Amino acid sequence: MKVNNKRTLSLMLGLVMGLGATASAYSQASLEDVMKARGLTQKDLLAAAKTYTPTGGRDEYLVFASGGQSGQVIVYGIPSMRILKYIGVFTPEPWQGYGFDDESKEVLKQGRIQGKDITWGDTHHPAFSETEGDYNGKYLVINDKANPRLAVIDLHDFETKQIVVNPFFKSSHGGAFMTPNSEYVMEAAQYAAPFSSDFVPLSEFNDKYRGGVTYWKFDLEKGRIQPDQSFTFELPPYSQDLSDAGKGPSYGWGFTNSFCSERYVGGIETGRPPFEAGCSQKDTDFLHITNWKKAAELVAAGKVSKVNGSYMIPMAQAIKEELLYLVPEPKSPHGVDVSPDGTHLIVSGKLDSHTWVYSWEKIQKAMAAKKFEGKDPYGIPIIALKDALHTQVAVGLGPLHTQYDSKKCVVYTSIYVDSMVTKWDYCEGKVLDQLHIHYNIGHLMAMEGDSVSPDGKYLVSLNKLAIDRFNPVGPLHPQNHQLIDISGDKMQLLYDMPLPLGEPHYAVAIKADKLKPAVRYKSGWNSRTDERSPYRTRAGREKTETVDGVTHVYGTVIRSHITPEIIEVEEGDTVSLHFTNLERAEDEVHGFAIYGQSVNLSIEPGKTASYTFKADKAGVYPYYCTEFCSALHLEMQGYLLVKPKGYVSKGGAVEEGQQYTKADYDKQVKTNVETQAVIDSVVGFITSHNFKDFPSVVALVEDATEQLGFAGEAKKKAEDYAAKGDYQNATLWAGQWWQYQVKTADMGLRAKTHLEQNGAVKVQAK
Ligand code: K7E
Ligand code: CUA
Repeated sequence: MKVNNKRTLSLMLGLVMGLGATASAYSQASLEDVMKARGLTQKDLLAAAKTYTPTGGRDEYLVFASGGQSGQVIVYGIPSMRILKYIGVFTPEPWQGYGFDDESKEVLKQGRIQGKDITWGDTHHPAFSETEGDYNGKYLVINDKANPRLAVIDLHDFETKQIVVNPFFKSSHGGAFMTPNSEYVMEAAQYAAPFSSDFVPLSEFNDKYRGGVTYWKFDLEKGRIQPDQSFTFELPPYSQDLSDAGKGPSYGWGFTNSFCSERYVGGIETGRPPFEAGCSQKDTDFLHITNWKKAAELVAAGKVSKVNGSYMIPMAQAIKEELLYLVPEPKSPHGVDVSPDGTHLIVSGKLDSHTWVYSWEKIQKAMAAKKFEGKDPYGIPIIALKDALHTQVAVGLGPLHTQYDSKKCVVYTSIYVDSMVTKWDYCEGKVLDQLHIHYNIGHLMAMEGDSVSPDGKYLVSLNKLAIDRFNPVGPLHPQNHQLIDISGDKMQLLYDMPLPLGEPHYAVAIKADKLKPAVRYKSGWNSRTDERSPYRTRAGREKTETVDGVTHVYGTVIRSHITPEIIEVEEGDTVSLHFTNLERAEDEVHGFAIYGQSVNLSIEPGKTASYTFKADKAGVYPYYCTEFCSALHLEMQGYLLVKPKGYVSKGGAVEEGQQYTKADYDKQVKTNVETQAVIDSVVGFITSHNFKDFPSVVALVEDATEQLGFAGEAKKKAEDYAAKGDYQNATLWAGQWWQYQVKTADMGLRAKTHLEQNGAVKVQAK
């Protein structure tokens, strides 16, 4: 330990004297040499220059991508394509403690299906909360296709706060899509099924199986879905697919695709033709148009009944109230995308090489004139194609999804079969450019592309296959997100990003400066409910208390100790540990893990996290902090002692490993005095510069000052013991005093380096 002390100190002195700031040894090779050696072209270099982000640089946009089968959300930057975070949503994620601490277990519990824990999700479509059709940077909602659920992520801390389960569906794909003021989140069913959880034979498919679209009420103030104010349209058992909410002139309406409007049920094992054959017979499927605004008024007026405890609008009522219409759409469609101005809709059929552009004005006229070509088997009026269509454009084989550019009339459509992106003009109905991608693009995504004011600039192609794009890593390949520059007339492919997590379905990108994430929580915060935790513990108030047979440990964590360090319980006790992180410093997270328990807590500054378990076996259980939080991180440890029932202590204090003398004490004090000189010199440097112009330095200085305060407290204890001649405790407290000094110096040096590297200037000493 003493050796360690010296080394750390000399390192610090070195830094203070500028020895650590060695000149970077740049490679002498010229750009041409590197290009030649790596076989790079001018075009490659241009692409690199457009994406390369030097150390410390930030991205212009942040992408929130579906993590597919991982049940998570992936956050990365554009143009750098650097991954910043995986957010645990439907799946436990230990780094974030998600699904391991009591607080987040409560969130996952909300997602139980018929009482069963579901510990994964098939995330497809993320959507930002909106204000007047623009992303407001507050919340993100994403669906789970496998189990019809939606999750709400708060962008203040990038944590999942809520999961809701659809009361009717057995799968859901057409979500999440936000209405322009976040009034509702659309979630459409996918595979038709009975609305009840009962068994219903397939012979009753047409009568008892149903599709639907749920409008989940969203409270933008609270950032939570309100199930009791949400409602669902009962729809025919066509496989509803993607949705989009109207805006501008189409505000108040929602649009939902469907495939397999043949209502075909397979049965390949009994010799029946498979689903794929029966579901692709007709030349057209149906676009469903629903009026959520009027429906919400009916709900408010008490005219909608509840089924399964939730508002449900039966088809007959929707038809009677003129809330529901159908329009033919191209065979086996996938995406439906409303134009930013809300005047047009673009639908692509996977089995048609055209995209179909619909005019909302025409559709509205047909509705007003009650001009229909007929009704479907459920009595829903069908608007004739010719009364809705603006134009059809041949864009390539297997068109799927469309994104809108910032330039008027310009759109990009993903072409699955031909593996390309087609840029085209939907006003004029002509193709402008095509770009091959690798391989089999699904969705594509432009910057703020779902808003009323798309930014254009970049497009990401979310590909279904990677095949040969990366070094082989076994039969399961990474996914491929390809970045495309769309700022010019010609699209330019810039970057391939492998993502080893799950199928990329959809993603949304927001201007990074719209996000204002927190650095720390308010002290003692339950981050999942966003309320002060009842287990909040302040420094010096740590305690153990048994309530209703549960032993509650109110603990704290701060560099570099866990309080308490010894926890004693009896075999069979239920133990509930609560730790509050007392840090205020940015990025000073502590973890908590314990032998023989499946737990890792992530306790960010200010957070209170809990872990409740049964200590069912007597024994010794070491615990420790799982984040390398400081030089003394390894010492951030403790013991849970589970005593056998009826255990009687034989007495005796904790054994001392090492005995200390006055000489040891004096030596430690000498070290501390030297360290204080280092601190003083750093403080002198900082205060003689304009450090107040650097917010991150101000935060570091605050943290350093706090640590120095703790050092003062420890110093006092050491001196008191020394005065009494107790050199054992005096030396140990002097060591603790030094630990706080080291943390102070660590912060101070970081601040000094930042000032040096960012052009701080000397100011006149006051
Ligand atoms: Cu993969 Cu929108 Cu679910 Cu299309 S979805 S490709
Ligand atoms: Cu806290 Cu390591």
